[in-house]
Amino acid sequence: MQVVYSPAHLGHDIDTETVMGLGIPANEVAERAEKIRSALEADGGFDLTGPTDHGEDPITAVHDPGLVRFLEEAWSEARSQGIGRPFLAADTYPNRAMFEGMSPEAMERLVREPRHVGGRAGFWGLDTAAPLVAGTYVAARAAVDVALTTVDLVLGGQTAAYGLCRPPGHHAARAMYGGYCFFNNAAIAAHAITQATGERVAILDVDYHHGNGSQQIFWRRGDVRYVSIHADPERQYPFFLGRADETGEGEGAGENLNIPLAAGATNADYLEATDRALEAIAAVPGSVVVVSLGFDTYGLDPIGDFALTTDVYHEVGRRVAALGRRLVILQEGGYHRPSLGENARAWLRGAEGRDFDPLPSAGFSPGGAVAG
Ligand code: SP5
Ligand code: ZN
Repeated sequence: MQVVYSPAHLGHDIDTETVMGLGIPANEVAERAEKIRSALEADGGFDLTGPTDHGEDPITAVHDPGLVRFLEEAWSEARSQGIGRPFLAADTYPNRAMFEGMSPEAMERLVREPRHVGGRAGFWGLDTAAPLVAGTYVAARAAVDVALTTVDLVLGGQTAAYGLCRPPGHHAARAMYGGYCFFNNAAIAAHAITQATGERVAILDVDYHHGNGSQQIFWRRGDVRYVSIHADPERQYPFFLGRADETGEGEGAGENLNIPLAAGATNADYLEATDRALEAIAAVPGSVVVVSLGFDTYGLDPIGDFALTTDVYHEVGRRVAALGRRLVILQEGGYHRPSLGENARAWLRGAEGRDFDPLPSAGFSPGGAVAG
């Protein structure tokens, strides 16, 4: 399988994130993508290639140009405004209750981007856990190019291709970044596929978290079906979206399927949810599926609470490929660094119909038998 990778992600060099007001060692670090890259290289069955520049148009086809400008300027603005922090996070968010009772006209006038970069970060951001540094914008642009180059490979005739996107994307909405995500790589890819093919596209999101950004972007669209298996937002980020009763509106009514799972979800639970998700995708026409692939569903993930083992990734990859559709597979989350490479190898080999044996050189033995 062809793998698209760019070293530009290394510039998004994060060591701290803020969680509930406290600085903690960052989860979404450069080592993640390097672990996956080196495992796929060691496998020998994957061809790595660099992305090509696709410009800004495919991004603004999905995102607010104001978000693009903010992300481009944020770091230099932080510096020129005398903010000497190692990373930028918001000072204040425009909580909806701040404007309670105001008319839509008053809102239109008053709720706007301020000049201070801590306010700008609050205007465009969802949470404090997506630190922005000097190389973030270039890395986020490269991750989009990785996704779009993966699309090119698949539309060019490959049955499946994998984009090693970093930073990830599925929490980024049309006019919002957050959750370690800046541009929504999968949404940009899905939209580009609809434009290039005129077909309907499905997004299968198997990251542990609900992809609130992807859901928001396609909420009213009938041409992109979003199907996600994730931790119930009752107990997990992004908390305010991801429930089963969110099904889309307008042209998009019935095109959004959320499958929230309880803590401790097992391989068997997960495979059952996978079959439900795949049924919803098989029910609509289209020849391409975009997969938002996360490994934070793994049993040892530091921010997840599912109990999956490496074997189930091989089986999920196999079942997704059995849809018989072409696959644009894009990396989202997954934070247990020792297992990331093996989990990615297992999933992608499953998707290619190849068997999976742990690599002794991986220095990590996942173990565990597949259930269900
Ligand atoms: C792409 C992706 O997977 N984004 C996830 C964003 C999650 N942000 C919230 C992180 C909360 C971490 N909580 C740490 C608890 C440790 N026990
Ligand atoms: Zn996640």
